[in-house]
Formats: sequence, C-alpha cells, structure tokens
Amino acid sequence: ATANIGVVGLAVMGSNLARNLASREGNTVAVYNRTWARTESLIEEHPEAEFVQAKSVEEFAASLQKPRTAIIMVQAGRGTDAVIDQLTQVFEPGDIIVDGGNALFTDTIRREQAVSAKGLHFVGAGISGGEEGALNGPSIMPGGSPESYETLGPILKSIAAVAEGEPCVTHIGTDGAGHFVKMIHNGIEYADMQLIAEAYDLLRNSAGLTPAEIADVFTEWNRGELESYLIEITAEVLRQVDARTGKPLVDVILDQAGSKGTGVWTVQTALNLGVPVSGIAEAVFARALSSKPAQRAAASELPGPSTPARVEDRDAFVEDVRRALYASKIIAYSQGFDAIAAGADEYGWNIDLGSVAKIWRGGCIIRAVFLNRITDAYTEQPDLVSLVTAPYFTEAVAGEQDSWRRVVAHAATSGIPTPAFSSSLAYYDGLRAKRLPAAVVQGQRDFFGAHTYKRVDAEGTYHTLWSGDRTEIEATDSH
Ligand code: NBP
Repeated sequence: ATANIGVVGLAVMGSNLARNLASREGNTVAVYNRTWARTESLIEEHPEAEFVQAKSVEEFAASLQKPRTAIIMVQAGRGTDAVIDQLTQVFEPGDIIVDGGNALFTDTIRREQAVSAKGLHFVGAGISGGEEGALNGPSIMPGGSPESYETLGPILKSIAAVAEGEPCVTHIGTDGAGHFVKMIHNGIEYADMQLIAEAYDLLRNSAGLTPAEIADVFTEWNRGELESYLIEITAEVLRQVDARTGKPLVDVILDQAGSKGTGVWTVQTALNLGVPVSGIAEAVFARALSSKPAQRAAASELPGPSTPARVEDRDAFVEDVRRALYASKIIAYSQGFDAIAAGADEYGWNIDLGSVAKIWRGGCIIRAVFLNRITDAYTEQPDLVSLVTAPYFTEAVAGEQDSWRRVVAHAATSGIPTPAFSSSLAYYDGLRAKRLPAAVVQGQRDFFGAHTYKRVDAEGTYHTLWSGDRTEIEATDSH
C-alpha cells in the first residue's frame, strides 16, 4: 500500500480534487471510478500527476495505507450510498470514508450512524468552489468525529484555498454539521446573487444605465466594502458581448433561473427550525417565479404604477443602491448565521460561527472581504444573538438605512421587483420593533381556536371567553 489518500468518483469534481491532492507535497493519491474509462482518461490527460490506479474497490482498498482515507465524489444520493456500501465491505475499523459531494445533511447523519456502527469513521465534508475550486483550492467544511479530523485535517489543509495565510478548512462539528453548513453557504449564495441581480435591475430599468455602465459601477463597488467574488464576476457577465448578435450577453440569456436544490433545502430546513431566512427564501422564490413562462406571459400586460418614480440624480441613486445592497447583504448573512446557530442547537453541534466565516473567505462562491467583519464580530462576542446587533454591523446598517429605505420605496413606486431588498428591510424593521403586531395574531388565534396568550404584565397563560361573556380566565395548559 502506497497511497495516503484515495478518491472515488472521477467526474469533473473528483478528478480535479484528485489532481489537487496529487500536486501537494507528501500525497500519493489512489483513484477509482465505477467506469474504468474515466480513470483511464484522467491518467492519460494528466501524466504530470502520479496516481495509483485501481480497477476495483478491492484494489483500491489494497492500495491505501492504514488508516485508509478515501474521499467520495460521486453523484449525491443513490450513487453515494452505493459507494459507501462498497467501501464499508473492503475497509476496516478505523478507516475514514469522506463524502465530499453535496449531500443533504440528514442523509449524512444517517450514513454516519450506519458507518460508525461498523467501527469506521464517516465524514460528510461540504466542498465549495465548483470545478475551479476543487482543482486550485476549495473551501472545505468537514463534519465527523474529532478523531478522524486528526488524520484528515492535514490532508484537507494541504488542498484548501488559503485566505490571509490560513487554509479555508476547519472541523465544523460531528456527523451532518459540515454538510449543514455547506447547505447554508449555498443558501446565502442564493440571497447574495439575487441582491446583486436586483441592484442591476434598478440601475438598468430605473436609472437607465447600460449593462457595460453597470459593469463599471460594480467594478467600482468591488473596491469597497462590497468587494467579493460575486460582484466581480457579475461585472464580467455584464461586460460580455454576444458574438452572434453584438448585444450585451445578458440581453440574450433567457431570464429563467435554474437551481440544483440546495437553496430549497436551506429554506425547508429553516422553516422546520423556525428561522426567518427571508432573504434566502425570496431568492429561491424569485428563481421559481422566473421559471414560470406561462404565468409570466399571461400577466405581462397587468398594469404597473400609473406614474413610475423617476431617477432625478443618477449618481445619488447609484450610491443609494450600493448602500441598500450592503445593508440587505448584512441581513442575508445575519439570517444565514442564525440558521447555522439554530441547526447547531437542534442537532447538538458545537459550531464556532466565527471560524465558519473565516473559511468562507477563500475558495468558495461567497468569498468576500466582508467575512472578516463577521469573524471579528463572533470573536469579540461569541454569544452574539444576531449578527446585525454586533456593533460594527449595527453602525453599518445605521449608516445605510436611509438609502435602503429610499431604494425600496423607489422600487415599489416604480414597479421594479426587489423581493430580497424589500424583505430584508422588513425583517430589519421587524427585528428592531419594540412592539410587533404579533399581539393581534395571538388575539385572533385565541378568538377562533382558544390557543391562549400570555400577558405583558403577569405570569401565566390566559384565554378570553370570546363566545361567552368575554371575561378572561387563566388557562391551565395550552390547547
Ligand atoms: P456527478 O455528480 O456528475 O457524478 C458523476 C460521478 O458519479 C461519476 O464518477 C459516476 O461514475 C459516479 N456514479 C454515479 Br452517477 N452513480 C454511481 C454509482 N451507483 N456507483 C458508483 N459511482 C457512481 O459528478 P460531479 O459533477 O463531479 O460532482 C460530484 C459531487 O460533487 C456531487 O455530489 C456534486 O453535487 C458535488 N459538487 C459538485 C460541484 C460542481 O460544481 N459540479 C460543486 C460542489 C459539489 P461513472 O463514471 O461510472 O458514471
């Protein structure tokens, strides 16, 4: 046995990860794929990398030093289960099976139980950064036992992206914690992308800027607090001219956004946990709405505002939109981190939120300078209840909120849909409200369902006899 690490599944992600591993000092990489042709072409196309090729799982297991460590990069779902099943038959207690695919965290919890019952370690590792990241350095979010991380950690550190001198990998927590955090990462990515798209829509359709001009605006924004991979690539997308028509590429791309499901998982999970991730949810719904051509066609002549708001001062408007984007982004991240905290609570994971922000600074799609501020916030206040209440962010939002309100009002009066901008502002106002109309909802619930309510001035649970003489009684237990 000569290899210290193995990769199973050699489609684009697996082969890039295997090449990344092989390029690092000290690694010898065993590779295996169900269909031999894929292994063959990896080896033929990359003679620079020294792989130990295996034709069967038995050969693969025999080529790995103990404790064997193998990263699975196959299609999430049944493919992953099939490979785990094969590996557990040829691996031995103490060996480590890592699933680097995009698994749903509840599947990871189930798999970890089954694999660890056989004495093996199972690590669900979220890997972000797409093909390019897998090859040159992804952000890695491993779960699993701390013991397995002792072996795995150094290997993952050797291939991860580096941000400010630190590798973008940390042990997230046991069993499904890594895939959970990766899922929320993707949810935040949805919100961030939608917010940038809404900023574009306002600049294009209300301020009348061309895609090329908006690209310049975004490039400028990328020099300040909004500096991020997503702003940078959006500028590139907007600058691109279609070779066939000579039009801006963005004008010939069909405006129906696809998705692979991790945004939906995030929202479903957050609903179950009772965490209002409204920015992420609006981003998922915005993609869903975009992908309903029949409904959109039927509604396309519905009236908009009779006198749409106009942009009087372009430069001032652009600056307002920048500030609104920043404030909304703070809310989206605040909500995402709330979801991680709630997940940790529910599933018993000890997740260091500051470290999560840290490992997202490089390699992944949401990499941004701004994440440093999140790390700082959690370092200063590890028990921070909400990111937006950290002094740095409170001050930032306080500075942007007038612009934010103007932009949301402008969007409403000019008929430009800004679900993520608007819902983030509504969330902010809801969060900071001294009194919420939830009291009315409690009254309604008590009226029609005797669901009871609590009082602001006394302990206990109460019910008003709505269909009787409307006196209040103390309820013994809730209905
Ligand atoms: P795919 O998701 O396209 O899966 C193809 C691989 O799965 C091939 O190696 C294939 O083997 C193998 N496979 C399948 Br399908 N069913 C199998 C089975 N029953 N037994 C054994 N092997 C099986 O590959 P990918 O796009 O490289 O993604 C790999 C993982 O990484 C996925 O979980 C994905 O969600 C995740 N991910 C992808 C990205 C990205 O940007 N693409 C980013 C982050 C994470 P074969 O060659 O024999 O058919």
